[in-house]
Amino acid sequence: MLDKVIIANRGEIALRILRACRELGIKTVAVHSQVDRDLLHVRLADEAVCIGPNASKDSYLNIPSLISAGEVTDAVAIHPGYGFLAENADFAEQVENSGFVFIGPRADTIRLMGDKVSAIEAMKKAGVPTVPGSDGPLTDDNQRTMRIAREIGYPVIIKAAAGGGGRGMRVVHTEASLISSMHVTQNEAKAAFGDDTVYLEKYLENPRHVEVQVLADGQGNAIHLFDRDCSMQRRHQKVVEEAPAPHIDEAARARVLKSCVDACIEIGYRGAGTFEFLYEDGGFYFIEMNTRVQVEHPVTEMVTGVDIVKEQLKIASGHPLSIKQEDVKLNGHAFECRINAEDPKTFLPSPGKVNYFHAPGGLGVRVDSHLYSGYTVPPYYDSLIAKLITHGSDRETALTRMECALEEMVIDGIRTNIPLQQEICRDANFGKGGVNIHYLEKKLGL
Ligand code: MV4
Repeated sequence: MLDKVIIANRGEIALRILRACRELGIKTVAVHSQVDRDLLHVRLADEAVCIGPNASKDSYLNIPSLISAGEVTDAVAIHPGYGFLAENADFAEQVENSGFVFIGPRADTIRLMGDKVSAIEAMKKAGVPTVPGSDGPLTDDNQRTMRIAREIGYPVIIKAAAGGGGRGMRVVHTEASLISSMHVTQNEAKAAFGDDTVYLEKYLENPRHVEVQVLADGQGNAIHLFDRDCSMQRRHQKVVEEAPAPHIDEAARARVLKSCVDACIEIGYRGAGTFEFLYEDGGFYFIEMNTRVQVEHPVTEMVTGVDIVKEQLKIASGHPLSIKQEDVKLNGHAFECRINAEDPKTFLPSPGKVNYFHAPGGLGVRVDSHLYSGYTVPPYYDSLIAKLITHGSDRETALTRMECALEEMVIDGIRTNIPLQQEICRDANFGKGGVNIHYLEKKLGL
């Protein structure tokens, strides 16, 4: 097993990684910005190193600082968590070139998935269902671009190859605006990513966002941990997630799950990963792959009993996967509500001192949070302060538990989106299950 791990992140996920390390007997090094010295995981870690000033670019994104912290503490591996450098192929490469284990896929896999055109190509080749599209980048042959769009049928969507997560895309409804929309997307992509490569897909108008969790050891073994529905989102920020995705065609599900496992083996995937799909009219369409542990991984843990972060650490230690596909059984249903330090109406960040924190509890209730009474939420980072996760033998039980747990939770001193989460949990359509990606924004009147 790895001897000592640098936790290159902050907040709830840093604490989540620390707990997994503890269970496996792995020593921990917390690295933190100046303002973050009082984070819960910093206090709990075996060692702590201040890696720089508060701005992310000076601390959590500062590659030389992180690698130096690894060197001075004799750590053997670096866990990037999510966000920050988690999907930065150059970081993964530098970590490995400096003699540390990067807890994640190989750098070339991260690079392959970072370029959405090469990701789609690799997945299509491996038999994963994709969105009808341009099969590669658009060229400066406008006649060709117009022919492709006409064959696919409008509306289409133009996306930046270097984009993802909702950045750098544009929906096109008619041929008259196709080429100008392509140019605008190219210019935006060039400015944002330094790469103006764009591609085209059929625009699916009312899909759900369903994703598949996988684990692979890079030694020829891979399994899936079923699926999650993350359709309840606002401006590409997920708000509520659940596992498994409700009301999915079982034949389509079985096929897509198998295709993800096959693809992991085909590309030699290592670590935890997520295949993102759009789901519409009973069909799955691959859009992107995430090469990190995700915020919403706990809902999958609750319904499978698999500790995803511990599995990441075991895989990084060189162990072959110990879980067999036939041993992964779905047990009940789970929800996760993301609790953010933000105004529930305006969504503006609401940092500040938490005078009092009370975490809900009881059967089937899990709280992943770094909050404690007296903690000050700094203004410099993401506003996620807690993840409230509930599990039950069926969807209704898990949802009722969520409503009760939200009612019980107390975060005093700052504004949070708990009222919004309560409203979502009481929503009749959410109660039925299977709302699409536009549902929340429409409900909020955006
Ligand atoms: C799409 C789409 C419809 N059709 N692609 C947005 C985030 C990025 N991961 C891909 N996204 C979308 N791609 C096709 N061909 C609609 C979206 C989309 C979306 C997807 C998942 C979750 C939320 C979303 C919100 C708006 C648009």
